[in-house]
Amino acid sequence: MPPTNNDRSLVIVANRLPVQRVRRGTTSTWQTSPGGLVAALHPLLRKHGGSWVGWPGGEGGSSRAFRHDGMDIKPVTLSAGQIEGFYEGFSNGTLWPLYHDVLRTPRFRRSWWRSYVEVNQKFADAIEPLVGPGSMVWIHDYHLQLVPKMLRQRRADLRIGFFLHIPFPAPELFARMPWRAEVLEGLLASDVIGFQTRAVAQNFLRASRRLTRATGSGCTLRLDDHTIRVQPFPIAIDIEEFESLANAESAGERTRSLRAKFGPKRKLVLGVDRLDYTKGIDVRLRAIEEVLRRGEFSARDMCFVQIAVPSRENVDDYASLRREVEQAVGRINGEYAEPGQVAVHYLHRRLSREDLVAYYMAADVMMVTPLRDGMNLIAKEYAASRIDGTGVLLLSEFAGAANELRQAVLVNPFDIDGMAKAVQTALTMPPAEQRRRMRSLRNAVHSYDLYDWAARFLGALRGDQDA
Ligand code: ADQ
Repeated sequence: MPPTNNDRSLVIVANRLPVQRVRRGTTSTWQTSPGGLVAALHPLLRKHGGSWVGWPGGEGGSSRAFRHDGMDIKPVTLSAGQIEGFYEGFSNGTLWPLYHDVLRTPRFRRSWWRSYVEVNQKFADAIEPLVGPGSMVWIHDYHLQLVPKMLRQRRADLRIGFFLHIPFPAPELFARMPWRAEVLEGLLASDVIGFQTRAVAQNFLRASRRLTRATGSGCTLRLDDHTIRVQPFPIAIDIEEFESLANAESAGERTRSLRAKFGPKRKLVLGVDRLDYTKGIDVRLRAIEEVLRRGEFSARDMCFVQIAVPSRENVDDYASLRREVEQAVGRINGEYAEPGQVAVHYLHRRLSREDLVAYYMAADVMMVTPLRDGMNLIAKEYAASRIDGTGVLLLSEFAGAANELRQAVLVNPFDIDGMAKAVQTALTMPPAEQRRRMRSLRNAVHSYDLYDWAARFLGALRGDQDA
């Protein structure tokens, strides 16, 4: 049956597929990937019957569609040259630093751009045969900004939505990009474009009016005969998942065991991030070093634990960040560790969800101090896991989450003295104030969850005015 207006079929498009290959001996099987986005969209695909289009990771492989766990999966495979040009190059060497306020110098290489156009076309070609008349296509993130236009040129009937998970820079920075008009026009073929915050949506509206023929005021743009709704849709977490992990009996045991290992009388300060230069791990370490240098707290009183997931290790800026972080950890411990009491613990690995929640529950202070971040889910996950109502969140003003989590201790991550002072404030914060602030943080994360977020975006894409 052709889909009706209220029951349009749905295609999700993201750089990565929601499944990964797991090898066991000589055979391999697909497994649904852990992670928020997949968890939120999977039930929708199961309910509406739809597909997910994405790269399975690695080089080559089969692009034959298959069914897994109630979803139709369509792999878009990449050659070694495309991984280098499209993924490591244009996506992570050009767009990522440009969109994060030029924290590293973006490289504008023409060969990377050509590869980006080629792979976006490959995605559009893969999507088209999957979509029925009037279907909804929801495209995610900065890797695929040209896909809306490529699809629209062939299929005027589709409802196309795009959500950007990362920031969009001020037009003055975005204007540096040689292919700025192509990228904006690629996006402007969508019906709905969603951003993490109002400020970032404003950047996009200003850039579009300045650098393309688009006109309009408020959150509606017009380009030729097409109307585009541009709006903030701040992403949320699966609150129930975190609360039930935190309430599990085993979580209490894991937390007690962590506290015992790190020293039950010491204050535990925690950082959890992908090892990415936008997350400010190096600056955070310098702030901890400054706290120890001031002498009010020593390694006998506190320890800092940094958990960092390996990330994009083939991109130069990431390899050098890893070296910098490892050197800083060594330097601080060399200077400030006490016999049997390390000042900084550094774990370069991914944790299970259960262990992650146990760390959140064990941490007296959580440092979420990115130099720039679209949202930052760790901040919300920490608040969700603090079922005892205590704990202090130190949060960067430059994370999207700072718009919602106003009762965190807000810090400027470029100000090392200011951050050191904030750590000291957090370490000595009276329990009554901790509880007052944490209550407000927990109310904020309870106000809507990841499923509400997806429903709101899809409501807007369907054309509901109040979404
Ligand atoms: P990221 O920058 O990858 O994504 P972030 O918001 O920091 O995302 O979330 C990372 C996720 O990875 C969290 O759910 C966290 O639990 C998990 N994680 C991190 N370290 C981990 C570890 N060591 N072990 C296990 N799990 C770990 C982009 C944007 C963000 C935006 C998200 C969602 O850059 O700004 O919030 O998308 O839109």
